[in-house]
Amino acid sequence: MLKLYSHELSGNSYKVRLMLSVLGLEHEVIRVDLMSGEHKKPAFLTINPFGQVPVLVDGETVIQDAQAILTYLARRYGGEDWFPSDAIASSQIVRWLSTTAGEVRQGPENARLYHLFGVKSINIDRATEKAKYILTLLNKYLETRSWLEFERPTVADIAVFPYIALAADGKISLEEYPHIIAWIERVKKLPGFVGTIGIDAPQLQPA
Ligand SMILES: N[C@@H](CCC(=O)N[C@@H](CS)C(=O)NCC(=O)O)C(=O)O
Repeated sequence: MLKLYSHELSGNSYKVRLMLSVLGLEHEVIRVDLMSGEHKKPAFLTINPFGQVPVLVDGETVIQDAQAILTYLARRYGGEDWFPSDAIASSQIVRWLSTTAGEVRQGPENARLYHLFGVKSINIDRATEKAKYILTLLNKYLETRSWLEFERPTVADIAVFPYIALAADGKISLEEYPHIIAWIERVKKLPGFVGTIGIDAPQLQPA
């Protein structure tokens, strides 16, 4: 069975849980205690020398980094729809994977680290400014689109979603970004969607 090393407050771990769940892939979650520093101890460093979650283990294969794991799962288990192999189409998706590791991390993810986890080495003014920049851009982009690429859900949406939807943890309101709010609601309606601490799954209406 697939094994996911993760922590319940880690947005990068949540990205992978969400992907596993929408693909309907059974998996075992192994909790890594980030608060006690388990991720920097030798046992975990043999699995990921970077000392970070998430890590996916699939048989003999060990994959570190949320974006790398998403592309692996999509290609291995999800098929062309989630991560197309065509040269142009895959570059369009990778552009969003870079955006999530770049602008989204520098903005809403860092603001969340500052406010929720007390990482005071982060420059919160800069993180807030970066968050507003990417949120404004994304809101405008989504004005004419339902999904980030190809008018269907792909790994791009799964990768970008968590830290945007968790923006409130970094004291960043999404009120001014109605197209982002609509996209978040669309992602939440994906079959197999799972929430996390700070992101509720929609309540199922009784039949
Ligand atoms: N590039 C990695 C970053 C992963 C990451 O930042 N993980 C955080 C939790 S969300 C972590 O393990 N932080 C502990 C540390 O960096 O010491 C990815 O996208 O998976």
